[in-house]
Amino acid sequence: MNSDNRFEAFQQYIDSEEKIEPKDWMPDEYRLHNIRQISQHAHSEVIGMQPEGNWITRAPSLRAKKILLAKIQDEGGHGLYLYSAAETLGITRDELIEQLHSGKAKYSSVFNYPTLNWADIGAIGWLVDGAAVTNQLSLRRTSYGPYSRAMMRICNEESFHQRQGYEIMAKMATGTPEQHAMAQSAIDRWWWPALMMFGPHDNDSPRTSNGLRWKIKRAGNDELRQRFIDKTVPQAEVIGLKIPDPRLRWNEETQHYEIGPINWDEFHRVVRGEGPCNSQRMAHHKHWHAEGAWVREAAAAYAARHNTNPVRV
Ligand code: FAQ
Repeated sequence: MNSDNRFEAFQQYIDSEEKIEPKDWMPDEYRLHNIRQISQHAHSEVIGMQPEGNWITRAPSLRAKKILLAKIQDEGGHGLYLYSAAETLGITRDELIEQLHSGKAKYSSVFNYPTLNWADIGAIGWLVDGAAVTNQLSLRRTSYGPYSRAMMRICNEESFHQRQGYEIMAKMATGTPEQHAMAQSAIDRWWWPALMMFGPHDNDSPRTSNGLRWKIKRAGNDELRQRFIDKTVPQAEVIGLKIPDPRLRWNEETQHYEIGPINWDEFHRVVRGEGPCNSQRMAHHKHWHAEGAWVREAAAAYAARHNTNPVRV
């Protein structure tokens, strides 16, 4: 098969909804696009543990603490599935972490905002996991097999996270006036960053066209953002919280909510590393990665001695 035919056959295979598996031939651009997206997704899951980790020692009850611990552990597990999926594309875990530490690889902008009160833990579950799962439900149908299979497991857990976050918000929003104010403050601060998680508008999104052509992405950024808005606004109404957007309105004709403009300057600033917590998040990751070196060395030594695959740490 000449090279043109290989590209054509590859595209036809994708168009017929077949999954690409690690040992299949794939164009380099497809491989690199997947490494970039899957690894950024993995980094987001792992860095995303930090804002919530901030509240483990201050959870208001034993029940709340157990749920939070389990949720954060889930996020770490999601990172591990995703790193493993990225590794099947011929990149090592060390290289992936190096790309994160050097700033070459991104992670979701939303994790560069601080968690100031307990309601922020509710807002992360409800809005951040809610936005994440809206995207990830579509990614279950992504064309790269290992990524798609990781998404199936992750979505089940993220849906549960979304509900536990909503439960916290519902309790606080219908509690004392002080608790209601904390819940409103949390939605005021997390609403717009959650909308930014979906990425720039489609006409400003350089990766979307290849992402859709290769069925790595199954929907554009704007379509997914709209799905999230349409399901979340009524949920806010039910618990008596106000969406912090004076231009929000229901459009009877399109049967969708319309929102005011998103502050893309803020988005780009945060992605460039100038958000409120970027340097803290990276310093924390680098510090604990270095502290864990002995664990990785011990696992590799154990694997070498027992002639098994290295334990993933
Ligand atoms: N933050 O052309 P596009 C979670 C970058 S998981 C930072 O639209 P694409 C679980 C983008 O990478 C949340 N950077 O790119 C959890 C690209 O830069 P590059 C993470 C962003 O890939 C919950 C450039 O802008 N989910 O939350 C962002 O087609 C609670 C141009 O953008 C995923 O990663 C952003 N928000 O679409 C954990 C899902 N948006 O790479 C703990 C998988 C865009 O060229 C607690 N990823 N950029 O240098 C995706 O679906 C896509 O990669 C998008 C971006 C939709 C994020």
